Amino acid sequence: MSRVVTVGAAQLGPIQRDHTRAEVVKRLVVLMTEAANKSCDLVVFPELALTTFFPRWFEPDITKADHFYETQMPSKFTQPLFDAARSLGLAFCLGYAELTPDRHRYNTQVLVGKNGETIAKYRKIHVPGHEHHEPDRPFQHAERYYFEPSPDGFGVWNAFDGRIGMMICNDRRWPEAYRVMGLKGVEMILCGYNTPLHYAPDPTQDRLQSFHNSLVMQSGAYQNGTWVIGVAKCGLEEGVASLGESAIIAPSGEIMAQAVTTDDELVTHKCDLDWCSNYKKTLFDFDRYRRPEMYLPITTQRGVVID
Ligand code: ING
Repeated sequence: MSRVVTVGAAQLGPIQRDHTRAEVVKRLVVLMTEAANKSCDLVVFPELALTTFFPRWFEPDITKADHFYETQMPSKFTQPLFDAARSLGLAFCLGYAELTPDRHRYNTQVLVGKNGETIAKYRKIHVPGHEHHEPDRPFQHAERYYFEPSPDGFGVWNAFDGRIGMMICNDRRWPEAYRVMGLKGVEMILCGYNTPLHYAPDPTQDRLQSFHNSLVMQSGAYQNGTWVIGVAKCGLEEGVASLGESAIIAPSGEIMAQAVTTDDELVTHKCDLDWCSNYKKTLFDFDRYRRPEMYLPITTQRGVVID
């Protein structure tokens, strides 16, 4: 009996600054209902799925940005998502900004089971962008001001009769992210993202955003024999155009389903977790073929060393 997880990649169109949490949660519940009607087991929402992508503005008094963060999960605003999970028998993965009781700020993703109970929480490890206001940019990408890097590391959890991992946005560009989870036996990686089409440090990359997005997730899937579910918040959000193309990617590296709009759009696919072993037991049999003694610079160095 193969282990099939029917996944809904629940892409979100723009969330504008004045959209309330209640309005956003209503959109999320609509997507969950659509997913349940399509017999999904799991719905994956984007990064920072409850608010506009607020790191595009630099607020010198960071406490004035506190309202973009969740201090509880669930709260009265997000409880409807947990209720919907239970009533629809549908698990979900949600990205949000986390403000802890001791005032640490993380870019966080939570995995909630079909019973509405939290299975796991992941905090973004690779935090891109900049720490200080850069007024010359057409818009800020000040994630390193608003979020601390995770102190927790990558995790892989037992769920849906398989091994489920999580990463967030910029994490998907780093092969180490996939490989650490691959070494923990991951069979499906859930990844939300917000990716502006314009990359101020090097605008020559703008025309390649779609290619780079698919490249990194397809490579990571294939090289680790895992499904990758990439889900965008996209469209024109507060004047900034962001990439859509949410996708469900197989362990072969093939894109099995992909969004075609830059709005709220559910993309579904029946993901057979047993497909992973086709790669994990052959080409990417890590225990047979890897040479970690040759990879030491990967864990002992941060940047380039010319020796
Ligand atoms: N966003 C981006 C990402 O890695 C970025 C950072 C923006 C990269 C624009 C390239 C171009 O997709 C987040 N939120 O990490």
